[in-house]
Amino acid sequence: MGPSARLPGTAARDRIVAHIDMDCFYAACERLREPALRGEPVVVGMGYEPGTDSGAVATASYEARAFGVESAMALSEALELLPRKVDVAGSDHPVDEAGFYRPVDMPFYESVAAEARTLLHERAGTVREVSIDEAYLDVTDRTDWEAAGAFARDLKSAVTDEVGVTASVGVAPTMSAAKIASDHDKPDGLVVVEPGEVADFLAPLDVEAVHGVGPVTAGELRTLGIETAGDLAAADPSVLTDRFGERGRQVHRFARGADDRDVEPRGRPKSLSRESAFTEATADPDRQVDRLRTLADGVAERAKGRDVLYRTISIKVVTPPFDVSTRARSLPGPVADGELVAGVAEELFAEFLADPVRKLGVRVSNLSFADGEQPSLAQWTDPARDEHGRNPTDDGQRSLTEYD
Ligand code: TTP
Ligand code: MG
Repeated sequence: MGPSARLPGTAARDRIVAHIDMDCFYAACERLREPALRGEPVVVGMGYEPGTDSGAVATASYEARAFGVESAMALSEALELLPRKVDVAGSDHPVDEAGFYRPVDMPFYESVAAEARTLLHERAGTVREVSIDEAYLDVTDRTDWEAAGAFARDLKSAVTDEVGVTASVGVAPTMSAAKIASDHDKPDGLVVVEPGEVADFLAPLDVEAVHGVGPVTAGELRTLGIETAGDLAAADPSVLTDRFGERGRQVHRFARGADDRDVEPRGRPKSLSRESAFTEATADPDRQVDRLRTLADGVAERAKGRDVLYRTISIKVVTPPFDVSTRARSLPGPVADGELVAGVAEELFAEFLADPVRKLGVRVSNLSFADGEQPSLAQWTDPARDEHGRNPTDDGQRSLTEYD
């Protein structure tokens, strides 16, 4: 059905939305500059130093995932599932049961992502970048439903030829269905869900696939006998609103394929953050500080890759059962200094040290961008700040609500 051929009674805004997500992105970038890694199990570690077992898995190639390695896993655990190539040379391990481990290199990944972004903007009028390797495109004015499959195939080839990594693409009349479609046949996937097919496409999927349904909500829905998106679509909306409020109504709509959000371009980020949960709450100060430093390094690297300076550093600490505390400190002027992020994070964490901790997060905010206006000198001589450059009103007791 072409965009002009609208059935009577269907929404006036007949959109064609594409969602694109690169496959095992950091690992794909590593393969780009090291072709010997192609077809091999590759693990990219955040906070990983070659030869050690420190850090956590940022991503793993699909060959490494076959060994059970996955994002956010401790690197030491990944090494148990998939030994390092170099460790097994000359040992009894067959060499094909070992993998390559590489540390995160954000500036390089950002440069690859920037190439991909340029290409996406050439091929779609409206692009909403969601993360380093993921975006929504409104391609309503570039194709129609008959040609949508060919359009998406072409987009994928362009990414492979011009950027050198593979991507999965989903095309659908709504953002939420497009996202689910791009994830449906990963890696190198291409799934088109035409208008009128959305409800049937969603119905057999696990309820957790529905936008807005996280693991906790999914668990509660299952206790109500709602296992699939189809069950959710068929559920009595008043039962859902009684139990989940307005959100119940929303996930019910999403499960039925109703999603009237427009693809809107994103402004600049207000902050950059990373967080990570321990498998079990830990009171071990070494593990806590180690994780905090890994997160701080990750955030600083991300900022460096984006040419961003920051002025506020904050941490988030989740203690059992689910108590969330945040602490922040502002510096006298914008900086890009990973060691400083780690140092400040550690100082802010001192009051929690050796408490049982479930989850940690590090954030930088008050960002300035290299291409934007420079910070004024006044910020350096702000009388509201003491000689250490600390803002007495920002004494670490204030809680930041915009943490995600
Ligand atoms: P994802 O798109 O979630 O993962 P991916 O591209 O590696 O794999 P997939 O084929 O399933 O899309 O995230 C993009 C990048 O973000 C990923 O390559 C590494 C980074 N990342 C982390 O650093 N930590 C994480 O926990 C996750 C999920 C991703
Ligand atoms: Mg991806």
